Amino acid sequence: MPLNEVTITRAIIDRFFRKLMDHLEVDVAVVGGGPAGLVASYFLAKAGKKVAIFERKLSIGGGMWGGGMMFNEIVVQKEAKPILDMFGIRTSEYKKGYYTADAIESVSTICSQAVRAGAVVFNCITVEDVVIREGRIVGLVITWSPVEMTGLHVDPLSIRAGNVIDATGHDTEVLRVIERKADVRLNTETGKLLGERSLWAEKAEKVTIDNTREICPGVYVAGMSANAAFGGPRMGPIFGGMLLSGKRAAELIINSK
Ligand code: 48F
Repeated sequence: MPLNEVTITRAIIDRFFRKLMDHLEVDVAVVGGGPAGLVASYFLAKAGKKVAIFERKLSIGGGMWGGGMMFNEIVVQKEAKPILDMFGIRTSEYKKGYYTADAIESVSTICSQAVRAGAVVFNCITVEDVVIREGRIVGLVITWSPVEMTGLHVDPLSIRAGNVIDATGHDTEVLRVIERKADVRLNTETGKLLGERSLWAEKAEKVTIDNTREICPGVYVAGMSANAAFGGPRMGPIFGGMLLSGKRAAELIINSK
């Protein structure tokens, strides 16, 4: 039978829109498909939550593909090795307590397992705003990234979510929009975003887990976004904290009700 181009087109449109329609109301909307967002999504989906990941870029993985300075190896400390083991990602001990893994194997494996667990990735979609009711964030405002990039004057669409995870990394984009537009106090010392501090791997990796919290009603922070929110330092190309933070965010949400 000859291939029909219109059938190919129909298949894509039909399947994609079904997927999108099915995720207009989710238990958890994860903003950012970097390591923290992907790990959180995996554990949430495994626990039976309906999870959508919105990722601005065409590719998921955030800052993990490039290891450190585009040298595509990542380092994790011993506390995080069990997560890589659980995903079946191969590691090798570099020095006592330091393990390395191939960055490409790490991202692709975690993403594959998050998707197979049931999380759905919507790539090329940027979260530009939130929906708030009675002081609680109950949804997200989304647009195609090319619309944002080209500055086209096109209104966005919105989705509803029981909880949102800001896993947008250094830029804490969800929190920034909340701070700018909403009368919602953040769960920080000042009620405002405290901002990221300069690099200190040891301290940063420790505080990342503590900083992984509900930061305002309906919104959790994970990964680098958690440190940036609470005034913690950056950690550089050690990824254990990102993985453990994603897991912690998922556990907090799973145990929240
Ligand atoms: O930056 P990113 O990898 O965040 P992470 O999971 O991990 C941080 C590490 O990569 C590294 C580090 C520690 O080792 O310091 O930087 O905390 O991934 C964040 C993802 O969020 C996407 C962005 O494209 C990236 O892939 N993102 C950011 N803002 C938005 C967004 C937005 N408004 N809408 C959708 N996606």
